[in-house]
Amino acid sequence: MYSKIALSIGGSDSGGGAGIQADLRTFMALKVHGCSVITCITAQNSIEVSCVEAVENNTLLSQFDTLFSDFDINALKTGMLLNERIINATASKLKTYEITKIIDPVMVTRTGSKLLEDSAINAYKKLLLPIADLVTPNIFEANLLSGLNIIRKEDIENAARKIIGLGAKAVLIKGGGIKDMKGKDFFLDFNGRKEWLSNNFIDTKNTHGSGCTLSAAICAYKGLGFELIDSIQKAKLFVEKSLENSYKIGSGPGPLGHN
Ligand code: PXL
Repeated sequence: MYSKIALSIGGSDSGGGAGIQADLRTFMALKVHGCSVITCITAQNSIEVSCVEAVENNTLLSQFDTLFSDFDINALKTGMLLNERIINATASKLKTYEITKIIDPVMVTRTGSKLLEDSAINAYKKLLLPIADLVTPNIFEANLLSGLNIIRKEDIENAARKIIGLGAKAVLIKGGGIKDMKGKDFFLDFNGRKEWLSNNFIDTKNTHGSGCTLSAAICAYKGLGFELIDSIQKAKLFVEKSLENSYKIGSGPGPLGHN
């Protein structure tokens, strides 16, 4: 039943709504075996991230080596990478694996907590975008990666071109951060294929981990053998359903219901 394996590389969310925990829930819901490389540990609930600790290089690299020496991993995704050292170490491993790599350039939470040091943005551009099969920034992350200030729909298309110019094979910019663009994402690949993808907008405050869930679902569907664009469309539908099933567990935004 579980014949395919997906890998999530990212941070632990003690609240269970985002990060590694959201990714593993997504993999399980989509019937893909999920592995993880934990880059850092966060202490968080629905309102704050109170503490972050990075994993040492040796522990980080051993997780990669131990997994890849035994398992045939079909696709991987990255999430929270925290700092330049973790990006360097992760990129040095990723460039040796010939499998689909989805880079979710996680930088801040919706509640404004920083998940990436400022000095690490250049490392993303230099080391991870050139080996990405797909990058999935939100508007804020697309601004930082492209150097543009996205305000309108046309700006999103221009930012996507810049990100492809940095070496990514494809990019999906999530429009959710702009008024009137909720549920609308822009896809562009290095062959010039471009597409606006829309879903029903689910009006809920319980959106914690929706970005992680989207990139993990794309990774799972790629691992199952679907084409990239089909994986994205299916993943968007999965996020839509999971938002419909989202729930509240603390006083802030709750997690998605992955089923
Ligand atoms: O949603 C991005 C994200 C990724 N990884 C971890 C997180 C979050 C958001 O809160 O906590 C660990």
